[in-house]
Amino acid sequence: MKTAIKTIHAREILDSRGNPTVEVDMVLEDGTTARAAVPSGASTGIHEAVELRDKDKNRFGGKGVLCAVANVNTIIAPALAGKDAGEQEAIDRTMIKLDGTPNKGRVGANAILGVSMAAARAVAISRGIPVYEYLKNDPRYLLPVPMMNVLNGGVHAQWQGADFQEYMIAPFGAPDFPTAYQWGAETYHALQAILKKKDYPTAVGDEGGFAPKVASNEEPLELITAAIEQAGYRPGKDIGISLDPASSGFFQDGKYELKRENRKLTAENLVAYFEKLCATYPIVSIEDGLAEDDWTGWGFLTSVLGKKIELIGDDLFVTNPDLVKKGIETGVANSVLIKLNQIGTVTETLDTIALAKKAGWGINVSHRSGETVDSFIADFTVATGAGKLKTGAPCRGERVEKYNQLLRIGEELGERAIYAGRKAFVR
Ligand code: 2PG
Ligand code: MG
Repeated sequence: MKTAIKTIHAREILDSRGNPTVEVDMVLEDGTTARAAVPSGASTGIHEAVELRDKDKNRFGGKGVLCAVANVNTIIAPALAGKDAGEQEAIDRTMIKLDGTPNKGRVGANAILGVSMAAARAVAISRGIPVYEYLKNDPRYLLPVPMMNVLNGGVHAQWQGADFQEYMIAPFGAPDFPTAYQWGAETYHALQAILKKKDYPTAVGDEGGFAPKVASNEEPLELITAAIEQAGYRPGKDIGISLDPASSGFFQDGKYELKRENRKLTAENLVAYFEKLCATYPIVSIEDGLAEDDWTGWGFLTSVLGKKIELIGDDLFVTNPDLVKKGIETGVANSVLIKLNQIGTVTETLDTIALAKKAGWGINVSHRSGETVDSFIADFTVATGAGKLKTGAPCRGERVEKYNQLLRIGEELGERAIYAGRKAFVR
């Protein structure tokens, strides 16, 4: 069998923040070699699958991943040797079984995901087709709206900037992906010029967006709207704005603590704040508006804004089909963020997407704040017809690599490529 697994070898590499992560090489019987690297979050949801780290304070402050690497090389590799990499589901289910815990806490989601992605890529290479073609489970070739995070705050800025973690621009009004990417980059540079004029530093945060010490969490919205106009586009028509406050990060003792504004809000107060922002700025989606376990607050948020904009659950759902099911059944949120490493296998990620699609929910594939140059998620987004990909600013190699891969995919598809545009948003 050409696509039988011959060898699997993992190693420890560094991610974009200088922290260790797992990289996996897979060799098939026919000589095909494929490589995959695993990303890593900073504002990690507490219900995510376990990212195994060594906790050996003598190496990388405890962040080494030699244990996960060893688990690939000594537990997963022997178990999968000779198995058909083309049986993605069987490969993934075998690893889930090998781990045996509900949250991949023994073998590690970082170990398992590296192998899962390497298997998909290896088979695509062996068959001489692109990864988006091999994993394709949507009738269209949909190129996503690039959700570009142009202003970073929260834990992605290493100093106290905005409390809200991400301010994204969504150039959904463009006729095609390359034009959307261009509009996004032009707006990014217009924002840089505006910040410079205001004497704000233009150093960037973890995801390539600027990270100034703004006066309030509202100010970035003003600056970004001005940048869209300065770049020559119409806010809300050509380019919308998307927020990821990542509210779990500032939720303490039942209150949402906005340090930048020196105030503590209840869920109701925060929802009222969002309502006001949505009435003033062209906001099309809010991700993690409330904290991961604040289901009551989330219910309220959905009742107030759920008909107007996309409400995306990230920490709330952690790409977990059971949690997404709970959201659908209880009418909480209307959209899901998709991160492969939150759940740990390609198969389970596809399951979560299928569930959300069936409910008519929005789908948003996402990078992590700690990334590598692996652009698997670009292909994955096209394969699943997700319609939106957030992978940072048009800045920093590990971010632009994903968007650049979409340019290559678009070129390859030619006339067959459809730009997802405004329709990618379910509200
Ligand atoms: C998020 C992500 C990615 P992190 O909160 O959506 O932007 O951040 O990878 O740090 O969890
Ligand atoms: Mg998020």
